Parts: sequence; C-alpha cells; structure tokens
Amino acid sequence: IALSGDLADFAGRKPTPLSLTEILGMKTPERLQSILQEELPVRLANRIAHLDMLPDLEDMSDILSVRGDFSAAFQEVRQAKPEDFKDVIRSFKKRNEDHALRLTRGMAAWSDLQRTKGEPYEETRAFVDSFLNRLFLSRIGMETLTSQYLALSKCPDGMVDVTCDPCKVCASAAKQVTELAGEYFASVPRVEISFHGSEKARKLPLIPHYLFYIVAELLKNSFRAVAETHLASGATGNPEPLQIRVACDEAQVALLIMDRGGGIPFERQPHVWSYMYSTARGNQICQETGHMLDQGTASPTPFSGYGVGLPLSRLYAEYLGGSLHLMSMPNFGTHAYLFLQQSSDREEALPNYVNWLRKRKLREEIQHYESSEKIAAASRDYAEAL
Ligand code: W6P
Repeated sequence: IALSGDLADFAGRKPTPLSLTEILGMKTPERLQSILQEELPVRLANRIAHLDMLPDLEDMSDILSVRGDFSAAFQEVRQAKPEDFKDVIRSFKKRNEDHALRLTRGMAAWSDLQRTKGEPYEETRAFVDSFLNRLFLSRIGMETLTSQYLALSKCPDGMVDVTCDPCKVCASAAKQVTELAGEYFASVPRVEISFHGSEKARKLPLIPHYLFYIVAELLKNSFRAVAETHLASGATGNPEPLQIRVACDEAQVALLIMDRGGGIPFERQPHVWSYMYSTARGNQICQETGHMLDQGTASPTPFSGYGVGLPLSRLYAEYLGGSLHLMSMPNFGTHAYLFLQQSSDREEALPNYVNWLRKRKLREEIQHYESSEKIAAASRDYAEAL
C-alpha cells in the first residue's frame, strides 16, 4: 500500500515530542487543541507508515483494520472544524479502545505466518516485540495528549490528581482485582498495604489512572500465581497475603508488590516482557476478547497468561519517567518494583519512524558494501541516524 498525497506528506514529518510537564501543565484545552490539530495528523501518518513497513501486511486482517482506523482518524482530524474537535477526539478514543488487543493478536498471526515461511522464531519474536513497543509507545503519547485535552474541559488539573495518595490507588486496584479473582479462583490472597514516608509525602501529583492500570496488572499476575500455587500445594487455609509497600517523598514514589506465588521459572524469565510470551508457550489468543487462552482451557479469563499487560505496563512507567522491574525467585515468589516521578521534564520518548527507516536502509546498504571506505562512510551516516 503506497502512501499518497497528504498522508505521505505528514508521514515525512517528525512528531514533536512534548515533555510530560508541558502536556500536564496546560491548564486550558485551547492551546492543547491547537497542538493536537497540528500534531495528531503527523503522529497518525507516522503510525500508518510504520504499519506499512510490515511484510505481508496485505494478509493481516487485524493489522489492516487498525490501519483503517488510523487513516479514517487522519482524515477526520484534518477536516474537523474547531467547534467539532472535541467530538472527533471522543470518537477517536472510542475507536482506539481495543487497538492493543487487535495489534497483539494481529502480530501473533503475523509471527505464525513467518514461522510457516521458515523464518527463525527468535528473530521474529524480537522484531514483533520492538515493532509493538514502538506502536504502543506512540499510542500512549496520543492517549495522554487526547485524555488531557478532554479532562481539561472538566477540571483545570486535567488528568493529574495534585494530591494523589498512592496507597489509595493501590487499595482500589486491590479491591477491583480481589472481586474479579473471586469469580475465578478458589483461594484469593489478602492484600496488605503499608506506607513508608511522612504524611506530607503521601500527597503527590500523579496520574491516578495510569498508576491504577499498572498496579492492577501486576496484582492480576500475583493473584493468579498465588491461587495456582496454593491449589497445587494442596494446602488448606488461606494463602500467604500479598504485600504492597509504598515509599515516597513529595516528588517520587516507589512501590513494591510481593507475592509468594511460586515465582517464575528461570528459563521463562527472559520472556516475561515479550508480547509473544504466551504464544511461545503454544497458547492461543481468544478471537473475541484478545485474552490469552491457556492450552486446554475452554475459556479465557482476565488472569490468563501475561498477554500485553506486563510489557504495556512497563511502557507506561517509562513514558511517565519511571521504571518497572520484576525480581523473581523460582519456587518462592515474585517481587515487582515500580518507580514513578510526580512529573517528568523528560521529553516524551517517541518512536521516530523516519529515523528508524533510514537506519534500516543504511544497515542493509552496509551489508552489501564491499569497499572499506564505503562501509566507513555508511557507518558514520548510520551512527548519526541513531
Ligand atoms: C508471578 C508472575 C508475575 C508477573 C508479574 C507480577 C507478579 C508475578 N508473580 O508469579
């Protein structure tokens, strides 16, 4: 599929990264609206061009449907009258809701196709992971810009809760996951939350929505591990509780979620951050919901497999200027560490598709050069393009 006209023009422009402080510092929707009118088409066109680089795209229905949404949104945003802009953004967000699932499912199908063509599995997996990381990172950027824009018409702080208590966010995530787990598991661990720091430090500016998402995702993994280990051990009584430790000052928060769910076997640990992890174990993704299906299980649950939850959570943490780490002791349990800053002056880490294309082309050229001068010159270009 060749890009033409406007789309080709916008795909050739680089997205402008904004720092989180800038995005969150805008107190009225007007300025953000004018930024979005300029910036969204550039980002959408870049994402379309990114999808178009995928070999065999024409056979991948899920990916094509997402591509179709992007190009429809591109036209809508370009043509929107200022007074209709909010509605366009709302419908844009609505349509994007299941993109993560469609893209992951689509890339699982794509990796199956590559496998039937004899492509080495590890290379395919690495490609899929970096491809999806780039797409999701740019998605998180657009999501933040558009959510902030909509939130600003309701409240001058937008998405930010300036006096956010991270313990409260953990407690409500724990409540939701506990209720959900009750429907699927015979034994559900208690969750203990403790706070370490001064009372003043308990109120810091955070985006509660993102914190909630990451904590809930981690808890789902812990609940499942604890429930399954408990069942397998044949133990009676209550399983070991989950412990959440929250430590913060006014600027940063560190969160530790500890489970005694039997840990992750050493050989699986490197795959935890892969979108293809469950597929690698021979699992299937449910066509309706996109949840991972375990082999032999009839229906998917929100607790099945790791799916997109963990890699996506880590991308969110990194986007917010923080990080997410897992430390797992096989046969014992897993500790998840989440670090977040109250606000980040770092620019959005946007995938730069223009540079990426140039880099790939140069790398291919370098492989075909024979003279050492040419290689040296191309290597210099390559280094500059990084
Ligand atoms: C596990 C596997 C896992 C992933 C993420 C967070 C917690 C846990 N616990 O056993």
